[in-house]
Amino acid sequence: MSDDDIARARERLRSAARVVVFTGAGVSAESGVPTFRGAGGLWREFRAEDLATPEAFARDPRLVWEWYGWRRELVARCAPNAAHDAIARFAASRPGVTLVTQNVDGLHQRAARAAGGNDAAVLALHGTLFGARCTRCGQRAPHDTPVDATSPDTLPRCEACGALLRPDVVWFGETLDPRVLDAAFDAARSADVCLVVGTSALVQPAASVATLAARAGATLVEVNAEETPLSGVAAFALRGRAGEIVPRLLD
Ligand code: BV8
Ligand code: ZN
Repeated sequence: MSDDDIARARERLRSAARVVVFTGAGVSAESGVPTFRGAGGLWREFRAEDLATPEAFARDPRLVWEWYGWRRELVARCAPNAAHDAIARFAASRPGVTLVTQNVDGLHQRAARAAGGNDAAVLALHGTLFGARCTRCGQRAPHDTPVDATSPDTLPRCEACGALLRPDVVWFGETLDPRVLDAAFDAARSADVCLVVGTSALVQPAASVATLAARAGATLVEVNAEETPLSGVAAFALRGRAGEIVPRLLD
């Protein structure tokens, strides 16, 4: 990755009318949030894919809530990093920028608020750690209070119908909110440039945001510490840490 690559990618991003920024866990790594496939991707002996499923919740809701409680407390101690902030400033500084994230940590939304941007405009494909919805009536509500997961009887309950609440995230095997997914795909299809930051691009349908954009003729700019399935289709595959490279691309 040369300075010239950065300069040319930067020019592409600045001259583009419509930009989609698509992020994964790698954009939050420098904030201290464990990624899924990185070293921190394990909680105790469990893989994320084992706990982030409706089957795991049905089997042991206490264990799954304990995991989400642990992630909430961890994320609550983290702050947006230079990559989140540069993306937020870029989105707040001009029209035509759509931010699509797989992350449920809320750090993009916090950076958007700090940059005077619109945090509600962040398309969070997989939901949020800081929300819950009822397993019976489906009522959704912000939920960021500490979770008492000591026993099934202490788990959070729905104010409306008393049924068990679950984290307001999309689990493996569950479909995404079609309004959010369609908005992301529409932005991808009409993008001039798609900036992909910190994703292994292995989880579907999220990863299709980048391939749809490329197929529609967008220039793909990838920032990742490692090679990914997208590196081969990227016009600029910038290898390194998001916190260092993204501000150089967008500020
Ligand atoms: C669905 C919320 C209908 C919960 C998450 C087609 C083919 C194969 C499989 C499927 C398919 N279609 C559907 C599936 C099944 C499945 C799937 O994709 N499985 C994968 C594992 C193969 N998809 C689903 O189940 C989806 N639902 O499709 O419903 C259906 C159902 C069944 C069958 C057919 C259709 C729902 C998926 C959503 C699951 N929920 N999260 C929670 O968080 O608890 S997914 C979760 O994992 C994240 O949100 C994210 O999407 C993914 C992790 O990926 P990344 O974010 O990219 O993180 P990762 O650790 O992998 O990579 C980090 C990257 O950053 C690395 O590349 C690293 O190099 C880089 N990096 C690290 N540090 C830095 C850095 N880069 C730059 N700077 C740094 N400092
Ligand atoms: Zn309810």
